[in-house]
Amino acid sequence: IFDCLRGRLLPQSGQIIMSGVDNHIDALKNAQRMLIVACGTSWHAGLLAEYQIEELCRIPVEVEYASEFRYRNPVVNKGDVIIAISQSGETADTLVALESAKAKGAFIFGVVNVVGSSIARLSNAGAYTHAGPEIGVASTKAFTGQLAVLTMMALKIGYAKGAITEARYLQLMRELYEVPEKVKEILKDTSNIQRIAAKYKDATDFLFLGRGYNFPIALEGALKLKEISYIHAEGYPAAEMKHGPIALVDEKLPVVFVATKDSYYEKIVSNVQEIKARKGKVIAVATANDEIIPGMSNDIMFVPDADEVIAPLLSTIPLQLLSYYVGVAKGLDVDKPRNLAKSVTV
Ligand code: F1P
Repeated sequence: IFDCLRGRLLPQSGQIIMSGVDNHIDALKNAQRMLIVACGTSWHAGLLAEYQIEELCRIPVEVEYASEFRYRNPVVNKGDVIIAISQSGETADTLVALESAKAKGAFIFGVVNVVGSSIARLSNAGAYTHAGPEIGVASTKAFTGQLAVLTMMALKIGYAKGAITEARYLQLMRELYEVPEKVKEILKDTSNIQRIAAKYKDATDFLFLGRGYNFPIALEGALKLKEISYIHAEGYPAAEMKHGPIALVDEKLPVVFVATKDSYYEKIVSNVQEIKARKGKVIAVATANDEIIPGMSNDIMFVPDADEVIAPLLSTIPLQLLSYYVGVAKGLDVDKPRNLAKSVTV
């Protein structure tokens, strides 16, 4: 397993981290449905997991904000698998939501950073990310650690269920293990991202757009910018733009596209055209060998080529760095953003 932001392998092997999955593989692969419950950044990791699990395991998944789930009267059936995602393992909304679901007979699987935390203890089984607690308040390495664990889970469950072939399973696992090296590539030179941050640091609004696996990454990019640089940002599925947000686009609006080469590529190219036609400033995260998106963008951040299931682990890194450099350029304390608590326990 690895700490993407630092591009290094952590000592724990994937095998140890996945022992919770291996030991409960029958409960997981036979689930009639899965509910993913989380808050904030962890919720975005859950949204990506929904896309991956439905694609690779063919199990229906719903993703819920714990802060809503705990107060409404959701249908929870005995045998439902609830995947609880939390960096701190202490978030009150998530904890309370899980307590009531567990009382209704759900099987709770925790994906948690902090060992021995309340959510880890409440879970029937789980997988620690082993990325350790965040040093700052905003979740960064916790997010990439969660994505790594959830991707591995989806692969293991899908393979055990026979929903993916052995060849596809091995290909994606191999790509997952190549991520640290690819992150190192991104980190070799961050001066370009720093330059882009300096150029747009005084913008009052940002729009982040992505499709498919990159949609949750767009949401997370927007949240990170809000959290650590206090710039209003919205994340949207690029295909939803025409249903409203397009009204916001003018020559002052930076629009960040998460536009790596995947099965949505041609569609996202036309979304970029729509923004350009309205004079929006296009900043794109694109695949290193892309020859179309760079020519259409005002500014570009490259990531190495990867399968679309794995690519989000890479495309999130430039966005985390962009928020970081905008925050630093504005003279803000990026480790302790105003009004935010490391774990929200009330
Ligand atoms: C959830 C969360 C974080 C966010 C902030 C407040 O925490 O929303 O994603 O960065 O720290 O809490 P957790 O349940 O993942 O610990």
